[in-house]
Amino acid sequence: MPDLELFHAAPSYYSMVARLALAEAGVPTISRLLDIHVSKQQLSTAYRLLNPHMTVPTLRGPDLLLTDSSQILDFAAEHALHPWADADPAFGAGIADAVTGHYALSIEDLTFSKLLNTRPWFKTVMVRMITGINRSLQRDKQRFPEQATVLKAKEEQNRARLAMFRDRPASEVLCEQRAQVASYLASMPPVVAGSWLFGSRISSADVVLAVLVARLEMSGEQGLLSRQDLQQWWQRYQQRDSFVEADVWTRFKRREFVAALLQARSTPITA
Ligand SMILES: N[C@@H](CCC(=O)N[C@@H](CS)C(=O)NCC(=O)O)C(=O)O
Repeated sequence: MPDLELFHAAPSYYSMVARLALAEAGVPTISRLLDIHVSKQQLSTAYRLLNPHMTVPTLRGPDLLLTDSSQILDFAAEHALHPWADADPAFGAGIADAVTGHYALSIEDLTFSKLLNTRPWFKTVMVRMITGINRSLQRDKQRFPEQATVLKAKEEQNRARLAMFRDRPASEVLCEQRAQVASYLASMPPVVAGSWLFGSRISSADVVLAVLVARLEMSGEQGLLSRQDLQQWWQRYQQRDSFVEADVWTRFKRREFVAALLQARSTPITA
């Protein structure tokens, strides 16, 4: 396999999906850490040329550019050293449904509504930050008219974020998100003891569910995982080498967060 670079951020949910998928598949990558929180390297002109959505993760190879975690998940499933359950036609439709259902959830709404619900003062910080980003996107639109479409899309996404977090009570958003996650978890197939979601082999559905449950734990929402079979599945999943290798966060790691920001300063970003 030629050299693949993974542009990602340590605490980022969708970066964790990519990291776990690639670790499960046994696909090695060169880590390119980005700071998406303080210096916001995802908004830089160079990164924008690489990933017009201005998000992490991005996987780049000599003849490859994947700019969304779902594409990286598919890539991992196709290139897995030991075939995943995805390769079994008997499970294809069930796995696809579970993955689609996962991407229909809004992890950002869940994470931030929980944060704002427990720390209401964070709302002012967040509103100031998003408003500042939109000002800088508007300036960039003047400087780089050829990139106006992607810049405008990001601006609109930020306006939707403001409408969600500034204009709606966090408790209401959190309530909705809890209901959606609960219904998603209820839709998972029953897990036979000692197996994974779709039999004896790991699948794309296991990967996204593991990252989702890790985020529930990090947000103090692990109570949503009420099914015993899924709780046992989760205990076993955390023992997997790939889970450790992928550095999937189940709690906020302050020291690692700062270290990753410092490391990101020397990440070469070239389109
Ligand atoms: N659909 C995208 C979503 C990626 C995404 O939203 N990533 C977040 C981090 S978890 C991000 O880059 N946020 C920075 C921003 O929106 O400016 C994917 O699955 O890769």
